Amino acid sequence: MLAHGIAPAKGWAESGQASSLPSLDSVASPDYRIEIAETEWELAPHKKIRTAAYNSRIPGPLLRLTEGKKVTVEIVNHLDHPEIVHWHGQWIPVDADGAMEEGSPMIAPGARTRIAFTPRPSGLHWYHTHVAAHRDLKLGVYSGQFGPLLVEPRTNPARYDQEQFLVLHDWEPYFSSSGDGSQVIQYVCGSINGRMLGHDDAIAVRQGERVLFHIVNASATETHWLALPGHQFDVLALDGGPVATAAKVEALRLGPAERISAVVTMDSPGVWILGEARASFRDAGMGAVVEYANQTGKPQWKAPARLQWDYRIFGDPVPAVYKPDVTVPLVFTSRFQGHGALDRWMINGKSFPQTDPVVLKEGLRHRLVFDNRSMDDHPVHLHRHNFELVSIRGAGISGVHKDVVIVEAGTRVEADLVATNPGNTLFHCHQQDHMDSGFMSLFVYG
Ligand SMILES: [Cu+2]
Repeated sequence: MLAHGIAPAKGWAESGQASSLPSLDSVASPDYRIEIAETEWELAPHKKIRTAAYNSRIPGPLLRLTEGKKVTVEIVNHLDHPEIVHWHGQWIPVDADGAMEEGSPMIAPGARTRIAFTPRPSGLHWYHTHVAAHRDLKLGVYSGQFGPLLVEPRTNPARYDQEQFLVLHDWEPYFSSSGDGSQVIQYVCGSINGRMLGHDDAIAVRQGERVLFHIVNASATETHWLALPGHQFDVLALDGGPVATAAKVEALRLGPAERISAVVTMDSPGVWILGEARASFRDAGMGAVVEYANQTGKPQWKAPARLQWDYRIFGDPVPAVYKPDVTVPLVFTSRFQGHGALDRWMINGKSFPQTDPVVLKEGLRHRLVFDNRSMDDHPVHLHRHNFELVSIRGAGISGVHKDVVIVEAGTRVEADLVATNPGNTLFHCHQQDHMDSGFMSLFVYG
């Protein structure tokens, strides 16, 4: 049984299987259908919310696609505003990518559309709305419009006994004043797979089992730390990309939109909380229960010794040194806009849509220099491509390919982009309030 309300691909029967569709002209049935609609959702018996979601479930259905095998997806928008679905992590054409800033079409209220794409690369990705929210915290990724996407590789060397998908989200956002007077977003509660801690089926495991966890941070703005007391995560892939060195860690850090695939060997029998390592988030609901066979009792929590994260431990033991063809400086700054206002965000001194497009040359290696001169961490994301991390705070790294990287406050990260997917490409901070406030730029091929 798959816990947590995430159906395997065959579960589409319950959620709008494509074969039951009315025929759309003479076009063949799509492989999948996503219905976007307002939904009442029970995070816990005492906590019901209304939000826009995919196929009336949170998270949206697990899409399990095969690398290189073309799929068609029908998307129906039942909301009263235009929507768009972004295929995060996929190297696909602009018309399918789902970012209006690149030129992908939006879906009008009440309209349906079809997209087709050939999934690549393999690994754990996700799909989500790309609509701006600004001050309307019912829109964008503040809503329930997100779901996990697993692209199966043609051959899969990973060895495991069961797979579990964990999708993290924060709910009931509100504006709050930070110490310096500008506004920040906070949340009343959080969930894993759409349920608050203690309100979902436990993840049932047996001693000695290897469980492959596929984790997506679908929060609009929060970075999360996850731990399972008494266990370690053997990290195999970041943002779907296999890492050069599989390394074991006690706690996982995921910025908004980051994904981790990690195996846990179940070697510490008991009933445990797999949860946000920080009590404030765990108490607000971000956790799940892991229950060994023949074990009973109240789920136990024990804090990890420390929360630390270093992408470099997953890199090549001796970092490769690449020579870039082009260097692209990207300086991140913010401007205080007054008490009660969201800060304005800038890349190289300009806010989107005034930001200067970055012109990529096909086939060349571009060194992106993320220079964060602000006091916030930023999970920056590049559409339709990934990049290889080459330095973090001046220390070399190679062998870690990602499409989101957290650039910590006051630090610099460098990443190489080999430009091989022509077309408009959006680059932005994945923190919804930052991208809505100008932290975006278009990369174009020239
Ligand atoms: Cu940001």
